[in-house]
Formats: sequence, structure tokens, C-alpha cells
Amino acid sequence: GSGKFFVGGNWKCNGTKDSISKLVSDLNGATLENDVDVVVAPPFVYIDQVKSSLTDRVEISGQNAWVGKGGAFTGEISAEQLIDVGCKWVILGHSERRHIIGEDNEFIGKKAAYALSQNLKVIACIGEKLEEREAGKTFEVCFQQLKAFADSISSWTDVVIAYEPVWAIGTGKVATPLQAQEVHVAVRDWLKKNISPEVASATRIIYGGSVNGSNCAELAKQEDIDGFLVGGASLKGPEFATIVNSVT
Ligand code: G2H
Repeated sequence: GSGKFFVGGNWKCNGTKDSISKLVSDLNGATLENDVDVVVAPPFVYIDQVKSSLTDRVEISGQNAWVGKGGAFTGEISAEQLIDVGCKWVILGHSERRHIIGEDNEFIGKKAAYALSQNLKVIACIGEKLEEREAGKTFEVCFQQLKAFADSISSWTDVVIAYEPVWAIGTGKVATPLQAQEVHVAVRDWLKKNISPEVASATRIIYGGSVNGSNCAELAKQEDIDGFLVGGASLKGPEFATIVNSVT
């Protein structure tokens, strides 16, 4: 693998003040292996609550950000605002934003460039839909999504790539370790050919899609899986800690 193991908890649109207070206290009490970057992404409205109660051991991410500087953009949150409330990271290009909200490759690439310009690190998500996989287009789709990031950004230092096959998200249908490994190798190879061998070997490529406490260990053993982006299972403190501690 490359770099330090990275585990992100994407809480999506879940939680209340009470449930989040319980989750934070479970995370504060959990034993987390040292050699892992641990990040959680609460819904925007709870970021301040999490920031003021969660151990500094765990960094905070936004789940999305506006494409540029803030202003008259009703309902949006800017990268500057995420930095202001203590976020170090932002998730961009999550499949739910691509396919439910309709964000396209170019828009997501621009968001990444703007976030990086404000010193917000980026969890850049890519991944194919079931029909694309069945049509043999998995690599083509992932490479197009990668290219859109590459076309907009000038440095990969503060980027983690999350491969999340859409058919595995929230479905309980996790990719097999070999299915994930196959795409992770292809992504690394794409970086090597299209960016540089240095970026290919330094950039973390994490897997997301129905990762849980029972399947994380097998996935983590794969050479090119450098961590996880976890949805459902990140809402349970002890299970999320198990996934963090699957670092090999
Ligand atoms: C994929 C993942 C987190 P889940 O979206 O980004 O969610 O683990 O619930 O499939």
C-alpha cells in the first residue's frame, strides 16, 4: 500500500444532536491504532458540535463544498466556511452527489481545485454504476472521473482517492477483495501513466461501499487498498474503531 492507512466515516444525512453526542463519546473512548489517519464527516449542521466535543485525534471533513468562493449561493457551504469551523477535509464527487443530485465530472473537478486552493484536503470519490460494470466499462468510467480531477488540480499531495463502486454502496453488497484490488491497481497505474510515478506511489486509494467490521480485515490485506471510506458502519463507534484498527 501507499502512505498512512486512512479511514473516513461518512455519516451522510444521519443523526441528531443526541445520537451524535453518543457517537462522539464512543469515538473518544475507543482505542484507535496510531498509524492511521482517522476522519469523520458529520452533516454540516453538526460540525461545530463534533468539533467542540471530539478528540483532536480524529479530523473532521465536510461532505461537500461549494465550487468557489461563498456569496449569493442559497443552501451552499463554502470551503472557507469549512476551514473556519475546523474542517481539514472535504468529500467531493460522492456517488450520491453525482447520481442523485446530478453533479458532473467537470463541476466536481472544479470543486476539488477550489477546495485545495483554500487548503482543504480532498477525498475524491470515483466509481462505476452496476450497468457500467456489466457493460465492461468500469475502468473507462473511473478513468474519466479521475481525468476530470486531474484536469482541474495541480497537486495530488492533499488528495485521497476513494474508489466506491455504486452497486456496493449501502446495499450490503461489498466488492470482493479481488474486485476492489483490481480497480485500485488500475487507478494507480492510471496515475503512473498520466500524472507521475511519484504521485502513483504516494497517493492513497481507499475503498468504500458496504465496508463493515466483518469484511474490513480481508479488504485491508490487499496490496493497493490504503484504507476505507465507511458509511453505515461509521455510525456505530465500536464498529468504526474495528475498521480503523484493521490497518495491517
Ligand atoms: C459508500 C459508503 C461511504 P456505505 O457511500 O461513503 O457508504 O458504507 O454505507 O456503503
